[in-house]
Amino acid sequence: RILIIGACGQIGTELTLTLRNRFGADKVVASDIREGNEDIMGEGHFELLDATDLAAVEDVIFRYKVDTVYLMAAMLSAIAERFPAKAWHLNMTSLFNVLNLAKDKKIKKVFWPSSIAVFGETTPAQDTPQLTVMEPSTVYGISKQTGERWCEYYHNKYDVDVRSIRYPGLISYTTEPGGGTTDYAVDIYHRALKHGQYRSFLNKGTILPMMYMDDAIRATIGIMDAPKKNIKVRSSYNLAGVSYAPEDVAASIQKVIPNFEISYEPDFRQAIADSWPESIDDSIARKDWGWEHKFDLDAITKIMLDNLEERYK
Ligand code: VAH
Repeated sequence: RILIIGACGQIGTELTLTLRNRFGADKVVASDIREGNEDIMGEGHFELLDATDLAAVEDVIFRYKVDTVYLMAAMLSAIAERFPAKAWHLNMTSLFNVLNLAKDKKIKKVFWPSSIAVFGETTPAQDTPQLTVMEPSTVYGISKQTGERWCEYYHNKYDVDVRSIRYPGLISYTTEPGGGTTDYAVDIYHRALKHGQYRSFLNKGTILPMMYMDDAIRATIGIMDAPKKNIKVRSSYNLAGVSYAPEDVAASIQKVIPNFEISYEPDFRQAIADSWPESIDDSIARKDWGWEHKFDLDAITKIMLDNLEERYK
């Protein structure tokens, strides 16, 4: 069976639903520190699980005969700056728990999400290469960079089959974003429908790499489906979708809601965003396992507004 740890988060929710559809509900076990939405809790296996508790993780793996783990639990960039020690503990202990279970051959395959947050101010900001200077300045980015080093170490030293993707900011309408710096790119659609205006916590001109959730889920399953020999990068693969700034999203929304207005009130998250690249070179992922993105900004805007307008009628 497949176990998703962090199944109620922004990625975990859609990943769980996609995996249940693909393999059948009985083959997928969703788990999280708290219960999820009705989609997650409605059908299939669910376990309350603290990802930092090795014995608890091992017990779920044993009881459900799990051989593949998607470890999606983490504290994201904005919240992690407020609780550094807790973020480090959650992000790293959960990873060691799963890597050690794989090292002990109790599970066969691991997916672990990294992020463009591993890059810092000294990283080339345009078309950031797969291999480049990485001096992250956030707790979250440091934990993701360290996690990548450990994934590569466990693969090289213990032949652990762990695979990883550096996600850009992700946009979806099914779950609230979970305390990240790119959350503005989701909130803006909710506010556009509810209030016809949005006060952005990131400034005009703050270009960031983004991706629609369906692209991210397809990439996640794509890298896990790829033959082991094709996965040549065992730290984490760059992945790119579309890069844009808050004013680009506003312009895209105004094509549908003409009198939508945006204003700018940068907060502490501006410094986090300024330390990240503007665009990512994902040619290695395209070469190694056939990745290509599908959704551009106007397509994302259409999907978001079409699927959210019900909620704000
Ligand atoms: C965050 N959404 O903002 C996450 C992601 C690249 C951004 O890692 O922290």
